[in-house]
Amino acid sequence: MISAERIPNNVGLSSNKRLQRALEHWQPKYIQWWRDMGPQGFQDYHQVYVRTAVSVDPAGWAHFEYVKLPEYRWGIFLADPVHDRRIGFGDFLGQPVWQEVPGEFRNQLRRLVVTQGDTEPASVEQQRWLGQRCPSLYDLRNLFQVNVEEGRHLWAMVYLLHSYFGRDGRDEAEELLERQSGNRDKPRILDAFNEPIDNWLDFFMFTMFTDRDGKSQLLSLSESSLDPLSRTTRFMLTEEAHHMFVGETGVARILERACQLMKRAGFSGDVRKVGGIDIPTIQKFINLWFSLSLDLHGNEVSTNAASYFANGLKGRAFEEKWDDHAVTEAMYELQMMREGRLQTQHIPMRTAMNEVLRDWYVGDCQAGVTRWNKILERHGFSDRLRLPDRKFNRGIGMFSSLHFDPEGHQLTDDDWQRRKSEWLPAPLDREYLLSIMAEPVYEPGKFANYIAPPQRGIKGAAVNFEYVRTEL
Ligand code: BYC
Repeated sequence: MISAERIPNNVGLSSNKRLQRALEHWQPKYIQWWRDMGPQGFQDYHQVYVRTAVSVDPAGWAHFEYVKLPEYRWGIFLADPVHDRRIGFGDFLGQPVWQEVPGEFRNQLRRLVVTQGDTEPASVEQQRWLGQRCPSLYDLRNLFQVNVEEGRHLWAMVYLLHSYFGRDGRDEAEELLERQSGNRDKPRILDAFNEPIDNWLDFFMFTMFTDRDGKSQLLSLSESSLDPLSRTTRFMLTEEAHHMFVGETGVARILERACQLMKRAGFSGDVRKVGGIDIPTIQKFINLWFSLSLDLHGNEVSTNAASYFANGLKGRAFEEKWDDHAVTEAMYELQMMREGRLQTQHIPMRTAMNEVLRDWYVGDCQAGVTRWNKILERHGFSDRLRLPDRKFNRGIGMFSSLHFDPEGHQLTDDDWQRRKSEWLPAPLDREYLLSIMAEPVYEPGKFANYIAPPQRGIKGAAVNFEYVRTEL
């Protein structure tokens, strides 16, 4: 019998027999998946100082304690309802939001929930070996915090599938545990979630750039007319902020350390010789994860996106900041390839909604890169990190069949093949990173040579706190 105490929630689980029965069936499969595909080597003998969502009260929504990972209390939370909430965009603008799924939008909504849900376990799978190469206990704890919360986000989507999509929803919930990141026969739905993450630079870039796509998409889903979807995703955003913090500060600490080592090695010294991660390598990983995450916003011109907007299923980030919420007449200026040349075209904004969200995303990423550059500036270095052009290394959308350099200049196939390892991680770069990460650092307060300690610990605890402890 599933116990509601083991599943913190504000969805009335103890009085909802139907949901309880559905979860009773699903939960053991989830736990088995977590053991098989979650953090490898950290299931039974380690206790991790993690936060657990226990309510949606902004003043105290989380509880911090040592937990064995498979015993984490994955909960189900909806942000508080907004009184008399109305549909904020599209063809049904101004009507009351929906508490149930309208039949005509069932397939589209299910597809959105499944796509969102699929990314969550995928990221845990991608990151499952990183604990064995961690730079410190502080970072190990952050990795596991991100992992358990992605697990909770899967629960959030499974709650919606079980509660609002009947039998199909139950089947989809099972399949979310059956697809696997990188599996040739049953891959995860979106491409970036099939990429391996085998070193900590990948992990920090992923949490900086790919989790930020999570923010983009959750912001747009939190505008949804389906109120339970809106409320679920609104609360997920609370946890997402820490994931991006982990990514941004992780890269910042690697940069800080690179600057310290560069000074020690002599200004122009090769920082790899003293065990650091050099700026050109950091730039290559920015190029990779930014371009993969741009792809996650879909095609520039999309009838799916237009129809999600028209039907009120998926809005824009911060929809209230826009003046026009119907968007029936507005046009969007898009750079398109026409007869081999880039040309500006005006297309109906509804069909450009993926691009509109991508604009928001690029701005948010740029702010992070600007903060990283302040570190280089503070240390007196003239190098700067930058986001590559949007056309660079795209796998989805109208630029995916062409090649561009990071400045956006078009390249021939041959030039691209010849030069891509200047801009994207090459096998030798990965080999180098694995070589400096081969030995995990499990001693409290100690940090691997390539990364600076954080400025402060977690939730007021010291930097040298034992964030992960072994149970004998
Ligand atoms: N990879 O009309 P289009 C997160 C497909 S991350 C593979 O542009 P649409 C997290 C597309 O499915 C956020 N296929 O598509 C982060 C379609 O297929 P069909 C996750 C792709 O629907 C870190 C076709 O191309 N949430 O939370 O407008 C850790 C036509 O494309 C891709 C969501 O994604 C791709 N990248 O846009 C943990 C929100 N892109 O119809 C978690 C829900 C497109 O030809 N999803 N295709 O079979 C969506 O809103 C939309 O599905 C997308 C795609 C924005 C992703």
